This record gives sequence, structure tokens and C-alpha cells, in this order.
Amino acid sequence: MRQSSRVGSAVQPGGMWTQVVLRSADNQGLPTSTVSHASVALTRPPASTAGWDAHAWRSWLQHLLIAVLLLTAGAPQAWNADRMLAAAQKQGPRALAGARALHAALAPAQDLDEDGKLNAVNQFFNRRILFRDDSEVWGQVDYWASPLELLDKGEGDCEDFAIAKYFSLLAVGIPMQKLRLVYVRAQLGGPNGVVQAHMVLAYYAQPLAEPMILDNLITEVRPASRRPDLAPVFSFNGEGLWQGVGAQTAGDPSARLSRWRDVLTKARAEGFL
Ligand SMILES: [Ca+2]
Repeated sequence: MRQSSRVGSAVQPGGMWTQVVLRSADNQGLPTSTVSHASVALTRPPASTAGWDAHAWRSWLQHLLIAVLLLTAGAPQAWNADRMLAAAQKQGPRALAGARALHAALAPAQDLDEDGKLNAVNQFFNRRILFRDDSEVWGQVDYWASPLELLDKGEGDCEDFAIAKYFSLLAVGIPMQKLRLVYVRAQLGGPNGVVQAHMVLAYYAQPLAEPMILDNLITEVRPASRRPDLAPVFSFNGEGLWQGVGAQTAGDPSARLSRWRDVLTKARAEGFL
């Protein structure tokens, strides 16, 4: 296994959003082309992190359980709308109505440029889904819903939005390499507001470019420089895990928890991969 490699640094234009690879699929010693997915098991910071300083965040990261596991071999499959609709039908009428609406949004988005795809997908979920905590929707402190589970409930929290947008953008042809789910520290309510753990989806037109941020908190897709309220902590996609420059290595191969792996499995069954 090769050592983790730096793919960027805290330089313009990506700034602190340009990060360091902790684990990636090609670090497993296999050709990237033979690897379709990796999974990341992680714990989540407490809902309220008010008063956390840099040391507290590093400490949390040190305790973060991370594992990158190869799930399957072979190239990722393209989006299969028929499989998505069939899976939704099994889930019930609400899921089917949601899947039909998503299909109606994604089909024309296939022909848009990447900015158009970002806006279409962001708008679809931000308009259709209501924010609600996992404890109220799922009766669990932290539950990672698949796209169809989110559409079935019509409600979800930040990572459910980010996950659904991630798989939907893959479905309309955005390369996985350009997308990352990003845990951030969000300063809610202005400079004196509360700092909370939050998740957004970032789109990188180029590896070192400033990303565009898709967030359930605001309607508009904005470049990271226009989101001074967000500070990235670490990010991941189906290929790897990245952590902010200067942060300590967060890694523990004895991960016990893999919501990401589970949601990848569900999304595959729903035709998204
Ligand atoms: Ca959730």
C-alpha cells in the first residue's frame, strides 16, 4: 500500500478547501479503473460543538474511526432509471412519486452543462425536502438515508441532502472525482452564532479549483469563497477520503461503523450506481 499522497495544499484558488488525500482507492495497490467504490466508516461529531477550539476538533478527528474498504471490483455502472423506479415502487407510493419527480428533473438535466446540472439537482432537493433531524424522522441520532429513502420520507438532515445530491449528480454524468461530501464547521447565525457540525456537497471543476458548494441551508449554489460561514474539516466520495491541510491524520482501521458503505449499497440497489 502506498503512502497517502498530497494532491494539493492551502493555496489559491481552492484555499482551505483544497485538501490532502488520507485514503484513496489507488492507495490500495489496485488500478483505479478496477475499483468502483470505497467506503468510509466514521463517527459523527456531536450536534452542538459550540466552544470547540482547534484542539477539540483535532481530538475529535483523532477519535474518528475511518476505514476505506473496497466494496466491489469493476467500473461503476451508469444510472439506471428503470431500476430506480422499480425500487421506488417496492418502497411505496410516496417513494414512487418522489422517484418520478426526480426522474423528471434528471432526464432533461442530462443535456445541461455542469453548472446547469448542479443547479437543477440542488434546486430539486432543496425545494422538495424539508429539513428535519434524524431523531424525528428515523428515531435514530444519526441515519444516512439513501436517495429513495429521503424522497419517501420527504424530510431529512444535512447529510441526507448532500448524499442525495451526490448520487443524483453522478446519475446525470458528473464524474465522481469532481464531487465530495464535506464535513464542515458551520457558523450559524452570523459571527457570534453557534458553530455546528454540518455537511455539504462540494463540486470541483478542476482538482485545485475553488469548489462550488451545494447546501440545504441556502437555495443558491455558491463558490466556497462566498461561504465564509463554512470551514471544511474533511471530505470524501466513493474513491477516497481527504482531510484539511495541517490537520492530524485521522485513521483507525478498526472502524466499527460504516454508514457510507451502507448508503452506497442502498444507492446501488436503487439504480444510482
Ligand atoms: Ca440523516
